[in-house]
Amino acid sequence: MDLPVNITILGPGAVGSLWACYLQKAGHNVSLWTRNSIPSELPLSLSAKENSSYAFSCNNKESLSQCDLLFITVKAWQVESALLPLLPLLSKDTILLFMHNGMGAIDAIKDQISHHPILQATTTHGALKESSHKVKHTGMGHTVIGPFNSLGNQCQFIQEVLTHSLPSTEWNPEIKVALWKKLAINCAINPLTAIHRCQNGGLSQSDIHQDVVQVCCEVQQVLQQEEVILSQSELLLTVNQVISATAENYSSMNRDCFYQRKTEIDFITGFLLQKAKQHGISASTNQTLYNQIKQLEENFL
Ligand code: KPL
Repeated sequence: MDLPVNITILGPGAVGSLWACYLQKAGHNVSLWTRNSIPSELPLSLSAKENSSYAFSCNNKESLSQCDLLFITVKAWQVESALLPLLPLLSKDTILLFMHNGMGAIDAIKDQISHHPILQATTTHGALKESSHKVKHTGMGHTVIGPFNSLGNQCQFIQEVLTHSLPSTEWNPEIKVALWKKLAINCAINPLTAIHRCQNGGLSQSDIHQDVVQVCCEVQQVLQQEEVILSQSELLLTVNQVISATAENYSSMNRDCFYQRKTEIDFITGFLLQKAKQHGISASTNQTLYNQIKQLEENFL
């Protein structure tokens, strides 16, 4: 086995807990950091093919200061408030790995973290937190990881750490392209499933699907300006494939609205709208969906 890596997972929600279990199972030293910052021990059980249990130390400052990798799995809108208070406790060599839906969260804090190697990743593994101590691996997926800065470029070995723990993971030096493609899918699926209160499969109904097509058309124009090569028909095909492969699932934004939690809209459709504006592209369907989600949030936040 490769040398064990000291890893702290910041934000052990569904995805963070899933990685925590698989990384520890692979022999790495994994600890967790949670919102309340109170030192504790946290058992997590992983239901996949077999049930297995893992114990983690939680909010341990010594583990944090010694971690080689800080794996940040909080939602995009929590990145700044969760990470900035921890920076004084980290070694300058600690690698920061971000994995969340949406884009733009790192840009907002990049000057404060630019001395660290920074990596970004996106995954299609399915995870469900069944209770505070139980995570279910609901679907095998694929992970793409790549550098955000030049220091991150020297950390390709993290791809091996991830792929040996939870296959498969690929290193992509053009990680922005992978993130844009994931953002395009999220723009098409997440707001509409939240507004129509439906599972992902509900978007194939013809009246709603018209909006999916319109969103993809606007997103593709932005992608083109961002030099992401993906035709309109390829984008629509990919979105339709995700809709049918996850037909029974509720999107994360649907769940956030259902449970009356803040959504990731600012980092998904909001990010797209910012870029559309910069490029002088009209994105009225995305704007309408953005406004509708903001309105929903206003009613419960
Ligand atoms: O990433 C997702 C999400 O729900 O946030 C999709 C791909 C839409 C799957 O539900």
